[in-house]
Amino acid sequence: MNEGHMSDDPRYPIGRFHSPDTITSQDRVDLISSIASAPALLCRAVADLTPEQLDTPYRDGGWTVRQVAHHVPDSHMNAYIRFKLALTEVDPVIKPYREGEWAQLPDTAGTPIETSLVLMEKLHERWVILLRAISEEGWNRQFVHPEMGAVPLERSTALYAWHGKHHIAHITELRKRRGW
Ligand code: NI
Repeated sequence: MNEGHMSDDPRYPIGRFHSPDTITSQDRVDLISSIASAPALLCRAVADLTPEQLDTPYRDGGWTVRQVAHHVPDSHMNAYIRFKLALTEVDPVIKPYREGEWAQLPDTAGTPIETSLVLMEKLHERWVILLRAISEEGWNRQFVHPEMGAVPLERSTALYAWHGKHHIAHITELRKRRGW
């Protein structure tokens, strides 16, 4: 119910993800547009931050801005693979990953965020080409998450449209609070 509204919980600045009951073909167009705009919005969110600001947690005990900026393409690379599996196999079982541990791997601290911004831009370029080409038949497809069960591609599209905004808002809300 609160999706799209600002929330007081710093973990969920745009609210938690709520799976829509129905997704129309126009909704799909809008969700894909959100995914298409995420790389530029992430880029803008981190623009002109100093190394110290990038190493600031977005909330007490939370990921740093740098970890958030690397996490989004990590997550969306997994998502892209899941879409491709679902479009080429029947109900493929996908591989979850430990995002908290991924955020601790040395490439997160060691890679300039500009690299992840370019990765994100190029990844979304391909992902959006794929999403815009999915047929009506294709939108009936799904993958199977070992813990969550069947995930229809429409629901996953809604989730990742939310996911990009969710993490970008972690950064933009931090900047607002700090006056950066
Ligand atoms: Ni995430």
